Amino acid sequence: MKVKSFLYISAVATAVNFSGCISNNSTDKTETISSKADTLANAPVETKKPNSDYKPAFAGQTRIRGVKTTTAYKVEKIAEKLGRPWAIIPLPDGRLLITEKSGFMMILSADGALLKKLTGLPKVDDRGQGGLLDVALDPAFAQNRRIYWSYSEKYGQGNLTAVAKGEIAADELSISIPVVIFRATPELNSELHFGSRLLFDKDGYLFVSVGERSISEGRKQAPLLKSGLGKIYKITKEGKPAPGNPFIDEADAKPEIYSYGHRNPQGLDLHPVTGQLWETEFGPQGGDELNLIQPGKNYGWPVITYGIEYNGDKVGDAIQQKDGLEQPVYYWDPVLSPSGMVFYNSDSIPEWKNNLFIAGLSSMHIARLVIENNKVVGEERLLADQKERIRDVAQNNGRLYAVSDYGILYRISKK
Ligand SMILES: [Ca+2]
Repeated sequence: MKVKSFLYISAVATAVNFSGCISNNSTDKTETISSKADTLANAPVETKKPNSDYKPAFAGQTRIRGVKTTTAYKVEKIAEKLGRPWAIIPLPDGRLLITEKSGFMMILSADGALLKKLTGLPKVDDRGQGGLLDVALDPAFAQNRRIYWSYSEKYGQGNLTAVAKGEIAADELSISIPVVIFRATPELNSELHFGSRLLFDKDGYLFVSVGERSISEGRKQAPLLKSGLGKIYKITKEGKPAPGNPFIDEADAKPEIYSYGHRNPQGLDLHPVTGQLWETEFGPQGGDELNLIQPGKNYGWPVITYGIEYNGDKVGDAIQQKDGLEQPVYYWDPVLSPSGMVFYNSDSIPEWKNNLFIAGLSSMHIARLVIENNKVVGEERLLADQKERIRDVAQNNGRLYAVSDYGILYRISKK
């Protein structure tokens, strides 16, 4: 693998960014930066015509005003030809762990040098959107070297999303003793909408997001508590229901379910301050969503959505709001195609602290969202000049990392 390093200077603070409703002196400007997007009013970053004329449920639910990073930062392409990376997470020592869709993992240095290739994982079904998907470190990884990963697996008469765990061998060339701990049943025959993201909470329980497999048989199961499709789960490290799960004592409900009515959720992270679980999911055309996930809630798919079918038809009864079904905090029309996401929790670029960064596939950029009081108050596009399908984002030591479908690894850091 070749490792290249280019430098792109992408952002500088200029007075231009303060155009519009701000009249200030330099003191005010400092306050503006410290209060994040509050006074950085700009036109929305989205200028394309929406797919539908559906009205948002509340002001600011879509096409929020644009913001622009004023801290100077640099974008470096620190590796390429990484195959088809799907997920990237930092290891405790600062190295990077990357999954590759065809079924192996890589360890790279923080500077993008390929150090190790990890094999020995159970076979994946990497047709379509399937393959080796996300990876998460055991909360005690530094002691036990254990990891958890999700993948699409041929199973029974079809395929499904599975979660396995194993240990990184001492030589870091293989995964020892892989064990499947969870399967999102039933299996269907589909190459689409596997999810999935893995995320440990502060108590050591694992959130797992799973898509509804796209085909009509799966779509109609997204609202059903007896089905494993279109769900977010909360499980133990052994794959059992987490204590206190909302449907743990309910008959005819899968006890591992945490929330339901999801389409294809691929972004999960905990807010650094509130600790709440945030999620992004692929909607239909014009209906990608950002959700604040609460236990036991139904997030509406396929009954309510701001999108339409990709053939132009309406989805269901073409309704966007309904009692008992949760509204997204934010939605994108046209779509973002939100894959991985991460909250930035460093002081390195102060105005980014607690902002959400979302990898966009078809949109080919990273969406930076400024969130205050659980509402989106500003949006910016990063890496848009790269024209790369951004698959996942991670952060470590104040740096953002991103991988693209063409195998490029970016590092974004303070200049
Ligand atoms: Ca929804």
